Amino acid sequence: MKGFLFIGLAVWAATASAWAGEYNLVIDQTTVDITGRERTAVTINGAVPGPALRWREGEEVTLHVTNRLDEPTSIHWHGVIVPNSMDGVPGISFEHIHPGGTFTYRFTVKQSGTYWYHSHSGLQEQSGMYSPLLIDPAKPEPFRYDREYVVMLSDWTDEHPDRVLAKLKKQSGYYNFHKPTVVDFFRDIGKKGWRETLSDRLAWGRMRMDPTDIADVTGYTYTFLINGQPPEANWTALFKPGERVRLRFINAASMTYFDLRIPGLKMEVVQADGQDTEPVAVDEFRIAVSETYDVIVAPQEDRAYTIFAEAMDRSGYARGTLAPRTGIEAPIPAMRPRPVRTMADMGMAEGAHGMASKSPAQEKETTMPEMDHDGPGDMGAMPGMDHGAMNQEPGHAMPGMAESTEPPTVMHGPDTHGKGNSMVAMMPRSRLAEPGAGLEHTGTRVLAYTDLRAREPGYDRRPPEREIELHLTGNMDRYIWGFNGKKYSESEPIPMRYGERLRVVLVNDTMMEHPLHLHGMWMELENGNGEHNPRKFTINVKPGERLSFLMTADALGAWPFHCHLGYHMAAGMMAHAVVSEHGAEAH
Ligand SMILES: [Cu+2]
Repeated sequence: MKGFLFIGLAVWAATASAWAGEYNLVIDQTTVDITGRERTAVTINGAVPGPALRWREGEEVTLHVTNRLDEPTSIHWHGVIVPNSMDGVPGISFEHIHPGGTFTYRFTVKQSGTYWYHSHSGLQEQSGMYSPLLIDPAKPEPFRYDREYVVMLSDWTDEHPDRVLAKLKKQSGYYNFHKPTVVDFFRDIGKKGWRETLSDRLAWGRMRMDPTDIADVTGYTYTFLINGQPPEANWTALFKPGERVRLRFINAASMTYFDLRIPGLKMEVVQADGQDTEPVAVDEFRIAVSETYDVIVAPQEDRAYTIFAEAMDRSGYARGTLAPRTGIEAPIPAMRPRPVRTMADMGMAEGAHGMASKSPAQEKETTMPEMDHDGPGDMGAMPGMDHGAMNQEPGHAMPGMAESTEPPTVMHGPDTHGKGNSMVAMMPRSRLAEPGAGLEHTGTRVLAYTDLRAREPGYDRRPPEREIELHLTGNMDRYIWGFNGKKYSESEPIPMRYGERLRVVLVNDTMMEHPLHLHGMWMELENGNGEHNPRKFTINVKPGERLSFLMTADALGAWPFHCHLGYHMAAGMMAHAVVSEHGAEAH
């Protein structure tokens, strides 16, 4: 009887995978000209980005990837749930693809939506090795559109990524020239007085940061691209007035967050990270590195509209056009002021030093006289930040210390995470309802994470059995990034038991945003929507933020969990979960 049932299932499986596609991908070096100078890119099938793959939910895909480089390579299917050996991470899920070798990936596609694929070896992704990946659903989608386009955003540098990383290691502020100026200093004294201005400057100096540090790598070296085209090339998508146009936004940048708007058009967000969400109409959204958003726009007029993707630090933009015919364009908006880091970004109660309301620094050649940077290097020395004296138990809530948000502000524990970390967020709090730095006062409707509500309830309704807390840490001066003060090479695997339901709490002790990506399993962001919490493959964690996600450890094997900023990952911000039948008992 058992045997009979087994055969029955096997026959059914064979029928279900009637869709079977075979794909050939070749990784090579190709000469490209993006900025007017010839450079060598690492390419998939000879182009940046590589070819868009289009699969069907239920299809068994076979992908032969041939490596024509003289170094190892790999391809990771970003956001796609695959068996562990098909995940494509060297040293974790397989060895790698040898120079001259071919590796064949084969798996059945169990989801639909907008994704992408890229190298997980060295800094190859930064050199151009990324492509869109679209999966058509087995069932009709709950929204309607007349045509669709992929809008893949990225950042290109003519410098070799190894050199960029070397410069960051030597001087983390290398690409960031917006240090507060002497003019700012005296203006602040006029506004706030000597004492407060000096203590602000000293505090920022000790953190090896300044309030205008928004991005590590900027438009000084980057050209921002849409589908591989710089702003002047004006990538254009055609429409007929009255049509509904689906735009599949993918942020394939190495380091750049983009603020996306199409002046004159509302954008209806219908998917985030490939997952159906309750539609929400917005004027703008921020897309973190490696996220995807699908939006529908309905241009009525017979005119061009600019697709404007401003880099979060306002050091440049990517730009394209939606137009009823080729050769026409719409005005390009002026870039807005550069955001300024605030006390909230330091994990402090806002307004403590009045820095939250500081106006953007002006661009001047003159810089602040060097402050004493040789003082105590950790935040323990900051005025008012002696956490030893605050005598707080970890996880102890401090109601009333910040505006009441859900979940409540939780004081940082006594662990300062050692040498690999230069500050802690004393009062990290939920920032899910905030659109993000620089988008607070646009006067328009900007998407926030709390707007994301899954169309279908999650499949696992069990409450978490266990909680894991991870702190995002860094030492900006040494350009080391990690979790709990440890870079990847020093970290222990995170054990999980197969089938276990978990809550993962993330606390960002740094002053940068980090887009955290989990391989192999979904993260259900706890954004207040209960069973309809959205599931994501990348969760952006704001500076000084504490947030959590639920997950089911439903995939055996070792799975990376890392920051998707290329140079943060290279500098150590990576960990890996190991899902086994035994979980933590095995260790
Ligand atoms: Cu990061």
